[in-house]
Amino acid sequence: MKNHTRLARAFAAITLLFGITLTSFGQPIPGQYIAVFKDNVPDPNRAAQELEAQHGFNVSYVYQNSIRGFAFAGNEQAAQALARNPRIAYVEPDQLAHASTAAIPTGVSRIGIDQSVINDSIQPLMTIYENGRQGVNARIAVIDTGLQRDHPDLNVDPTGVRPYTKTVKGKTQIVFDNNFDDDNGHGTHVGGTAAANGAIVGVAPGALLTAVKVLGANGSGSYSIVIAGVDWVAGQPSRFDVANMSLGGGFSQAVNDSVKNAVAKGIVFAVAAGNAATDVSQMSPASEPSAITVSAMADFDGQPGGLDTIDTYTSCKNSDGTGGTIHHDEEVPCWSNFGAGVDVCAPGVLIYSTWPTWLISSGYNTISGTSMATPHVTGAAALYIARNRASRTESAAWVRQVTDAITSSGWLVGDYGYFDYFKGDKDSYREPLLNVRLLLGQTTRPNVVVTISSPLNDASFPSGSAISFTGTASVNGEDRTQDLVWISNLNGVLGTGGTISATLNDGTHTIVASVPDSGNTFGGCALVPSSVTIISGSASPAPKQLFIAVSFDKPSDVPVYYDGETMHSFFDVTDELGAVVPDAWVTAVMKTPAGGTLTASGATDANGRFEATLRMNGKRGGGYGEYTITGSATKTGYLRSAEVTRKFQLVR
Ligand SMILES: [Ca+2]
Ligand SMILES: [Ca+2]
Ligand SMILES: [Ca+2]
Repeated sequence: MKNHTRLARAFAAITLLFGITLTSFGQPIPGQYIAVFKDNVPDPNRAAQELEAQHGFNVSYVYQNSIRGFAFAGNEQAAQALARNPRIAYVEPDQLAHASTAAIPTGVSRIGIDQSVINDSIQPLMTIYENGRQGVNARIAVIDTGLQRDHPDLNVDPTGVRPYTKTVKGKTQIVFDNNFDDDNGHGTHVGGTAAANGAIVGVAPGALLTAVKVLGANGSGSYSIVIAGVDWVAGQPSRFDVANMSLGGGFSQAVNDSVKNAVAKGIVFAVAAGNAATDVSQMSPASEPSAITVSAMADFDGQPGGLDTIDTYTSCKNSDGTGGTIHHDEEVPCWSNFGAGVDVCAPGVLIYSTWPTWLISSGYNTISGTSMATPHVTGAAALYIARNRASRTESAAWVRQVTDAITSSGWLVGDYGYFDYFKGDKDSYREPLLNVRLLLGQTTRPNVVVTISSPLNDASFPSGSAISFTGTASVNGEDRTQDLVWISNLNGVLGTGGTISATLNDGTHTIVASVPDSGNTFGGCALVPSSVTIISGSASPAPKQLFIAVSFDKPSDVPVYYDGETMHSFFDVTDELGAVVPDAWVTAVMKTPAGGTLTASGATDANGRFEATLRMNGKRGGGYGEYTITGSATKTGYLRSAEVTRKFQLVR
């Protein structure tokens, strides 16, 4: 019975290894396997050695305590043969392991990363580094205050550097050493947002971080040192994919040029816009066009959509600690720099990330700044590069490609637009909001069509009247009319559905109809809206619009008349609701083939129609060929109609 059970287990194991694809649940590492001995095998070490010689694979580790077996590298045939060996209970493929309990900080979540994005889009970008750590296959230079090299969440390259000034024989020189430990915390925080892979996950979990420590314990340094750090990175374009510069100061051509030249070698530079509430054109490296310049927004819940009830963050206080600005979810903070030089926005308020354990024993801290927004973009660039590494070239064109991918996949402008945009932009340049979910192709922009058929734009209604709203909606071709949400900027939500009725406060309302992304398929926000402006309570009604159409007593597009016939032309005038407009004044102008002009004018009748006739005679009149007839209409209290032109022919 016991033997029978073992045998069954062995068959089950073989099925698991060779019969079932594991890709939907885990990721096998090709050529790596784990073998477990049967209970009756006495010495795992010796047995592993014997099997290694027998089957021709490489035993990499023998397990003796938790399980009794070994890990080995070999081909599938060897693994299959081993699975049939009587001493072996089962063999299974080695797999990529990841911490499924890792917390996703709000900023990482707000840019579209959830566990499914990690599993489906980010895990496949991972590699095993030489130090045994698993992480996204991209290399990031963190030009900052250094990194904690042994922070449990960070994959830190031990060969990072610190450029610093030193006096040698009376001469001050910039030299480099390996003492890049972070005695401030800023750099370790930045590194965690870009690439933590432990108790928390960054945007590109486990990507290799290299410290370029150019700022001291107080978070300050000199541009000469900063440029030395950029110079060191620029000299290794095959080593670094992305550089993060969450630092800056006043404008410096040398700083900008150093970044520009590093970019020209194919290294993406994500740089902070700065926290001076000013235009980035005053700042370096934020003003360098070839860098990706990052502004900040506040997100407190990791979700799109403004939750106005969350207002826990006050900044821009007076020097005595009083006053300040309370920031709501989804708002641009008072301190973020802005301007045409900003490429993309990312969460930068109350960001939770790694911190040197010798400064805070937990190893984590929550801080704010465009410095915290920037590494979200750095991580996004790392993901894009890991995914598209085959097309990487050491050129500015490659950096442009990465930059374009990041900006073109961002959440778009418009408070009610695609994917709710952030609020409170300080300028008219509406930079996109980083969206890694779309960048990685985990979702696509939905094709959303919303139409409002009534009321028409600029319609006005008597005070207190019930107004009917009708529209349609589709998302990727699927009818979603019943999900339409109608919102007035003055009255709030009016109702849901294809047709609703509501009574509005007096005033000029902007009515928006949109489809909620209730399944969170596209990011959780209202999808492409349509809007109209209407007036309730006609204290000063907006002028209505006249429309005019021309027709003839003959039906064809360009009717043909003969000498002696009477041409009848009809001018029909309507308003924007399609109702006929009597007593509108119509002016009709006819141009003849001979170059003459004939004019007729008059008021529309009770049916909104004005008729102009002409007895045709080509010899005595305007000649033979093409006549054009143009009409327009006016009426007091209405906007003049557009001119409309039709043609007819006169033949002998
Ligand atoms: Ca730029
Ligand atoms: Ca939010
Ligand atoms: Ca802006």
